[in-house]
Amino acid sequence: MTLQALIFDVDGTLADTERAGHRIAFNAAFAEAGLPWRWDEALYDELLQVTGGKERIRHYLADADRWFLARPDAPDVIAGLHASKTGHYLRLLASGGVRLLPGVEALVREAHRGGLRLAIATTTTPANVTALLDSTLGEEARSWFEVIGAGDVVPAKKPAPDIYRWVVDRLGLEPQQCLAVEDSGVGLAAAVAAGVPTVVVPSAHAVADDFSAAVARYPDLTAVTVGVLRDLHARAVPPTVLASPV
Ligand code: XBP
Ligand code: MG
Repeated sequence: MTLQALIFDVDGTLADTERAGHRIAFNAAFAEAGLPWRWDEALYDELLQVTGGKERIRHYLADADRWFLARPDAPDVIAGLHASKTGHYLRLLASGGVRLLPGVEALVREAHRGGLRLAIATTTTPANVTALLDSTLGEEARSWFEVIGAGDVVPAKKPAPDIYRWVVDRLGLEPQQCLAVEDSGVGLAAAVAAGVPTVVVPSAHAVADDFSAAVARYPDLTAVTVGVLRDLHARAVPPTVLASPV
Protein backbone atom coordinates (compact mmCIF):
# COMPACT_ATOMS: atom_id res chain seq x y z
CA MET A 1 0.00 0.00 0.00
CA THR A 2 1.34 3.41 -0.92
CA LEU A 3 1.38 6.15 1.66
CA GLN A 4 -1.51 8.54 0.92
CA ALA A 5 -1.76 10.80 3.98
CA LEU A 6 0.06 12.04 7.05
CA ILE A 7 -2.03 12.52 10.18
CA PHE A 8 -0.47 14.83 12.76
CA ASP A 9 -1.23 15.03 16.44
CA VAL A 10 -1.08 18.65 17.70
CA ASP A 11 -0.03 19.14 21.32
CA GLY A 12 3.52 17.96 21.84
CA THR A 13 3.90 17.01 18.16
CA LEU A 14 3.44 20.23 16.17
CA ALA A 15 4.41 22.43 19.11
CA ASP A 16 5.45 22.19 22.74
CA THR A 17 2.12 23.52 23.99
CA GLU A 18 1.46 21.69 27.22
CA ARG A 19 3.56 22.85 30.18
CA ALA A 20 4.04 26.44 29.01
CA GLY A 21 0.75 26.78 27.13
CA HIS A 22 -2.28 24.78 28.20
CA ARG A 23 -1.07 24.48 31.83
CA ILE A 24 -0.69 28.25 32.17
CA ALA A 25 -4.14 28.77 30.64
CA PHE A 26 -5.79 26.28 33.04
CA ASN A 27 -4.18 28.03 36.02
CA ALA A 28 -5.24 31.47 34.73
CA ALA A 29 -8.84 30.26 34.41
CA PHE A 30 -8.80 28.82 37.94
CA ALA A 31 -7.33 32.03 39.39
CA GLU A 32 -9.81 34.23 37.51
CA ALA A 33 -12.69 32.19 38.95
CA GLY A 34 -11.27 32.61 42.47
CA LEU A 35 -10.50 28.92 42.79
CA PRO A 36 -7.42 27.78 44.73
CA TRP A 37 -6.44 25.02 42.28
CA ARG A 38 -2.94 25.35 40.79
CA TRP A 39 -1.20 22.84 38.52
CA ASP A 40 2.61 22.79 38.73
CA GLU A 41 4.63 21.03 36.03
CA ALA A 42 5.04 17.76 37.94
CA LEU A 43 1.32 17.47 38.65
CA TYR A 44 0.44 18.55 35.10
CA ASP A 45 2.70 15.84 33.62
CA GLU A 46 0.66 13.27 35.55
CA LEU A 47 -2.65 14.85 34.55
CA LEU A 48 -1.64 14.60 30.88
CA GLN A 49 -2.50 10.89 31.01
CA VAL A 50 -6.07 12.14 30.74
CA THR A 51 -6.69 13.84 27.41
CA GLY A 52 -9.16 16.66 26.91
CA GLY A 53 -9.31 19.73 29.14
CA LYS A 54 -12.76 19.14 30.66
CA GLU A 55 -11.91 15.49 31.27
CA ARG A 56 -8.59 16.54 32.84
CA ILE A 57 -10.29 18.96 35.25
CA ARG A 58 -12.80 16.27 36.27
CA HIS A 59 -10.01 13.75 36.81
CA TYR A 60 -8.09 16.26 38.97
CA LEU A 61 -11.16 17.03 41.09
CA ALA A 62 -11.92 13.35 41.70
CA ASP A 63 -8.75 13.42 43.78
CA ALA A 64 -8.33 17.03 44.87
CA ASP A 65 -11.88 18.30 45.50
CA ARG A 66 -14.50 15.57 45.47
CA TRP A 67 -17.00 17.84 47.21
CA PHE A 68 -16.81 20.28 44.30
CA LEU A 69 -17.25 17.48 41.77
CA ALA A 70 -20.39 16.31 43.58
CA ARG A 71 -22.12 19.69 43.18
CA PRO A 72 -25.10 19.46 40.80
CA ASP A 73 -23.76 22.39 38.79
CA ALA A 74 -20.24 20.89 38.49
CA PRO A 75 -20.57 19.98 34.76
CA ASP A 76 -21.62 23.56 33.93
CA VAL A 77 -18.90 25.09 36.10
CA ILE A 78 -16.28 22.86 34.49
CA ALA A 79 -17.56 23.75 31.01
CA GLY A 80 -17.34 27.45 31.93
CA LEU A 81 -13.85 27.10 33.33
CA HIS A 82 -12.79 25.26 30.21
CA ALA A 83 -14.20 27.98 27.94
CA SER A 84 -12.27 30.56 29.97
CA LYS A 85 -9.12 28.39 29.72
CA THR A 86 -9.53 28.25 25.94
CA GLY A 87 -9.74 32.07 25.85
CA HIS A 88 -6.49 32.37 27.81
CA TYR A 89 -4.80 29.80 25.58
CA LEU A 90 -5.92 31.54 22.37
CA ARG A 91 -4.57 34.87 23.65
CA LEU A 92 -1.27 33.18 24.42
CA LEU A 93 -1.08 31.79 20.88
CA ALA A 94 -2.03 35.16 19.38
CA SER A 95 0.82 36.81 21.28
CA GLY A 96 3.23 34.51 19.39
CA GLY A 97 4.13 32.67 22.58
CA VAL A 98 4.23 29.24 20.93
CA ARG A 99 6.47 28.06 18.10
CA LEU A 100 6.47 24.90 16.02
CA LEU A 101 8.91 22.19 17.10
CA PRO A 102 12.12 21.60 15.08
CA GLY A 103 11.53 20.06 11.67
CA VAL A 104 7.72 20.41 11.74
CA GLU A 105 7.44 23.33 9.33
CA ALA A 106 9.85 21.84 6.77
CA LEU A 107 8.06 18.47 6.82
CA VAL A 108 4.57 19.96 6.54
CA ARG A 109 5.63 22.26 3.68
CA GLU A 110 7.41 19.43 1.83
CA ALA A 111 4.39 17.14 2.17
CA HIS A 112 2.00 19.87 1.02
CA ARG A 113 4.19 20.82 -1.98
CA GLY A 114 4.57 17.15 -2.94
CA GLY A 115 0.82 16.45 -2.86
CA LEU A 116 0.88 14.11 0.14
CA ARG A 117 -2.49 14.56 1.86
CA LEU A 118 -2.44 16.10 5.35
CA ALA A 119 -4.79 15.75 8.32
CA ILE A 120 -4.92 16.35 12.05
CA ALA A 121 -6.16 14.09 14.87
CA THR A 122 -6.13 15.77 18.27
CA THR A 123 -8.03 15.88 21.54
CA THR A 124 -7.66 19.63 21.87
CA THR A 125 -10.40 22.18 21.09
CA PRO A 126 -10.78 22.96 17.34
CA ALA A 127 -10.17 26.71 17.82
CA ASN A 128 -6.79 25.90 19.39
CA VAL A 129 -5.72 24.05 16.24
CA THR A 130 -6.61 26.81 13.79
CA ALA A 131 -5.08 29.45 16.07
CA LEU A 132 -1.83 27.45 16.27
CA LEU A 133 -1.69 27.04 12.48
CA ASP A 134 -2.49 30.73 11.94
CA SER A 135 0.13 31.96 14.40
CA THR A 136 2.91 29.69 13.14
CA LEU A 137 2.40 28.83 9.44
CA GLY A 138 -0.06 31.56 8.45
CA GLU A 139 -3.76 31.40 7.70
CA GLU A 140 -3.34 29.66 4.33
CA ALA A 141 -2.00 26.59 6.19
CA ARG A 142 -5.52 25.77 7.44
CA SER A 143 -6.43 24.65 3.93
CA TRP A 144 -3.38 22.37 3.69
CA PHE A 145 -4.99 20.03 6.23
CA GLU A 146 -7.85 18.35 4.42
CA VAL A 147 -9.41 16.92 7.59
CA ILE A 148 -9.09 18.36 11.08
CA GLY A 149 -10.43 16.02 13.76
CA ALA A 150 -10.42 17.80 17.11
CA GLY A 151 -11.98 17.97 20.58
CA ASP A 152 -15.53 16.77 21.20
CA VAL A 153 -16.17 15.64 17.61
CA VAL A 154 -15.89 12.13 19.05
CA PRO A 155 -17.08 11.43 22.61
CA ALA A 156 -14.19 9.11 23.55
CA LYS A 157 -10.82 10.85 23.38
CA LYS A 158 -7.34 9.30 23.05
CA PRO A 159 -6.26 6.58 23.91
CA ALA A 160 -9.57 5.52 22.30
CA PRO A 161 -9.08 5.05 18.54
CA ASP A 162 -12.21 7.09 17.68
CA ILE A 163 -10.54 10.32 16.55
CA TYR A 164 -8.19 8.46 14.21
CA ARG A 165 -11.11 6.42 12.80
CA TRP A 166 -13.07 9.65 12.31
CA VAL A 167 -10.19 11.28 10.40
CA VAL A 168 -9.38 8.21 8.28
CA ASP A 169 -13.08 7.82 7.35
CA ARG A 170 -13.30 11.41 6.22
CA LEU A 171 -10.13 11.04 4.18
CA GLY A 172 -11.83 8.09 2.48
CA LEU A 173 -8.76 5.92 3.09
CA GLU A 174 -7.83 2.69 4.81
CA PRO A 175 -5.90 3.21 8.09
CA GLN A 176 -2.86 1.49 6.58
CA GLN A 177 -2.70 4.04 3.76
CA CYS A 178 -1.90 6.68 6.40
CA LEU A 179 0.99 7.41 8.74
CA ALA A 180 0.47 9.18 12.07
CA VAL A 181 2.94 11.35 13.95
CA GLU A 182 2.49 11.35 17.74
CA ASP A 183 4.39 12.48 20.85
CA SER A 184 2.87 10.40 23.66
CA GLY A 185 2.02 6.84 24.60
CA VAL A 186 -1.64 7.79 24.85
CA GLY A 187 -1.60 9.22 21.32
CA LEU A 188 0.31 6.23 19.95
CA ALA A 189 -2.20 3.85 21.54
CA ALA A 190 -5.08 5.69 19.84
CA ALA A 191 -3.46 5.62 16.39
CA VAL A 192 -2.35 1.99 16.62
CA ALA A 193 -5.78 0.86 17.89
CA ALA A 194 -7.25 2.47 14.76
CA GLY A 195 -4.74 0.56 12.61
CA VAL A 196 -2.65 3.59 11.61
CA PRO A 197 1.13 2.99 11.53
CA THR A 198 2.77 5.64 13.69
CA VAL A 199 6.08 7.47 14.03
CA VAL A 200 6.77 8.94 17.47
CA VAL A 201 8.68 12.03 18.54
CA PRO A 202 8.36 11.81 22.34
CA SER A 203 7.61 14.93 24.37
CA ALA A 204 9.65 15.54 27.52
CA HIS A 205 6.70 14.56 29.71
CA ALA A 206 6.23 11.30 27.77
CA VAL A 207 9.80 9.96 27.33
CA ALA A 208 9.13 7.06 29.68
CA ASP A 209 5.91 6.00 27.88
CA ASP A 210 5.71 2.68 26.04
CA PHE A 211 6.48 3.36 22.38
CA SER A 212 7.13 -0.26 21.37
CA ALA A 213 4.21 -0.22 18.90
CA ALA A 214 5.68 2.67 16.88
CA VAL A 215 7.25 2.08 13.47
CA ALA A 216 10.06 4.51 14.38
CA ARG A 217 11.10 6.91 17.12
CA TYR A 218 12.97 10.20 16.60
CA PRO A 219 14.13 12.87 19.06
CA ASP A 220 12.63 15.51 16.73
CA LEU A 221 11.55 15.86 13.10
CA THR A 222 14.65 17.61 11.74
CA ALA A 223 15.90 14.49 9.90
CA VAL A 224 12.43 13.30 8.95
CA THR A 225 11.61 14.03 5.31
CA VAL A 226 8.72 12.78 3.20
CA GLY A 227 11.15 10.27 1.66
CA VAL A 228 12.06 8.91 5.10
CA LEU A 229 8.38 8.54 5.98
CA ARG A 230 7.57 6.83 2.66
CA ASP A 231 10.36 4.29 3.33
CA LEU A 232 9.19 3.66 6.89
CA HIS A 233 5.62 3.23 5.71
CA ALA A 234 6.63 0.83 2.92
CA ARG A 235 8.46 -1.32 5.46
CA ALA A 236 5.56 -1.22 7.94
CA VAL A 237 2.89 -1.90 5.31
CA PRO A 238 4.43 -4.01 2.52
CA PRO A 239 2.74 -3.69 -0.90
CA THR A 240 -0.04 -6.23 -1.37
CA VAL A 241 1.03 -9.00 -3.77
CA LEU A 242 -1.92 -9.52 -6.08
CA ALA A 243 -2.52 -13.07 -7.20
CA SER A 244 -2.24 -13.32 -10.96
CA PRO A 245 -5.46 -14.32 -12.69
CA VAL A 246 -5.68 -17.95 -13.74
C1 XBP B 1 -3.51 17.12 24.05
C2 XBP B 1 -4.57 17.19 25.06
C3 XBP B 1 -5.45 18.36 25.15
C4 XBP B 1 -4.78 19.62 25.65
C5 XBP B 1 -5.80 20.60 26.15
O1 XBP B 1 -4.06 16.81 22.80
O2 XBP B 1 -4.74 16.26 25.81
O3 XBP B 1 -6.47 18.03 26.05
O4 XBP B 1 -3.91 19.35 26.72
O5 XBP B 1 -6.74 20.90 25.21
P1 XBP B 1 -3.21 16.11 21.58
P2 XBP B 1 -8.26 21.28 25.59
O6 XBP B 1 -1.89 15.62 22.07
O7 XBP B 1 -4.14 15.00 21.14
O8 XBP B 1 -3.09 17.19 20.53
O9 XBP B 1 -8.24 21.99 26.90
O10 XBP B 1 -8.73 22.16 24.45
O11 XBP B 1 -9.02 19.98 25.67
MG1 MG C 1 0.08 14.96 21.78
